[in-house]
Amino acid sequence: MKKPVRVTITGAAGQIGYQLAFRIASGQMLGSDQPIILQLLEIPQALDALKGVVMELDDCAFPGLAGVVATDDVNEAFRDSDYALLVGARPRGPGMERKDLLQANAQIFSVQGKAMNDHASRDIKVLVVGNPANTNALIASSNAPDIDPRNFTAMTRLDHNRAAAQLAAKTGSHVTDIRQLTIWGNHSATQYPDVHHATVKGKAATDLVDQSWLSDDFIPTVQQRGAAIIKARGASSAASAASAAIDHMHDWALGTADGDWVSMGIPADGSYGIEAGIVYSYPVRCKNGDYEIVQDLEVNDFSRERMQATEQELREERAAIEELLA
Ligand code: NAX
Repeated sequence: MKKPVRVTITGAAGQIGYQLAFRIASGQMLGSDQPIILQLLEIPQALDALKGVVMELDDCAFPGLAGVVATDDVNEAFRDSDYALLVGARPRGPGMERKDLLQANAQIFSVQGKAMNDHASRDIKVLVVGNPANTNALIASSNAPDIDPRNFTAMTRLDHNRAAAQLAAKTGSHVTDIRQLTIWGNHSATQYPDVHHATVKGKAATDLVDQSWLSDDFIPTVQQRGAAIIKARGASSAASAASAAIDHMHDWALGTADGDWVSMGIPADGSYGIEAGIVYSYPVRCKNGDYEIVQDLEVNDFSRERMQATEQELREERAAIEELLA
């Protein structure tokens, strides 16, 4: 039997956390042969609800669940943690400006970054789901100077999966027929879902769909999918977000499929002209617990313009919280 790994979930009593805890404990993230100790963080007001989550985890009798810590102490939640899914975040309240929202979250993520720096494994893999996810990841990383910034990532996998579902529906195929889609940039409405390198059953996607569908239907549908779910469900995406978070961590830890890649928000390094200083979503391949940006993809003017627009938004988000970067 493998040694258990510690997985921290913040916001564990929230709607995404409620999905994540059970799927991770059942082995869907790291494999059923990997025992898990869950370390669940909540704010004090949600500790009763969290107690209920722990009771249900007990009642599942998962063979791979080696322990559960439920706490409102950030240091305890990150102690020796190997994986962290940072889901808990401050939602936008009435009358709150974008800058207020960025700053409120920056406070949360700087505290959590420091706690990881002081208490977590040096190899911790961090996924930020709580919005604004890319900039929250930047803040957490900048407050954890002893942990490699490459270990701090933001979730654009839900956007990636949404794009695959849309392209599959349009081309009458299944999501498993789709390869090499990319989400560039921010997890926001400026993100750029790109099919220029994608294939459907081995054929170039751009030969199967026309430009007007891409510009007027596909791109806005993927960009606005979160809002469409809220309108339909009366609540934001939760099961699909948790599913994407599991996919992100699974592929990062265990590798991407041959002949394919995934999208992850990672520290920009100058690739594709996106200079360092922001967390930007790129196409990546994962192997042996590490990832590499897919290089040398051709970028046409249509794509370049959109990649730069989403970069610009991330630079503006950074400017709004600059003073909180350590
Ligand atoms: P909920 O409001 O259901 O749950 C959030 C939970 O976090 C609450 O239980 C709250 O008590 C807890 N929390 C708040 N501050 C905390 C702190 N400082 N420490 C620990 N826990 C804290 O929201 P939910 O629907 O689960 O969404 C969570 C976050 O995911 C939101 O920021 C949301 O915008 C974001 N999303 C990100 C997505 C992505 O693709 N990156 C997609 C889905 C989702 O919208």
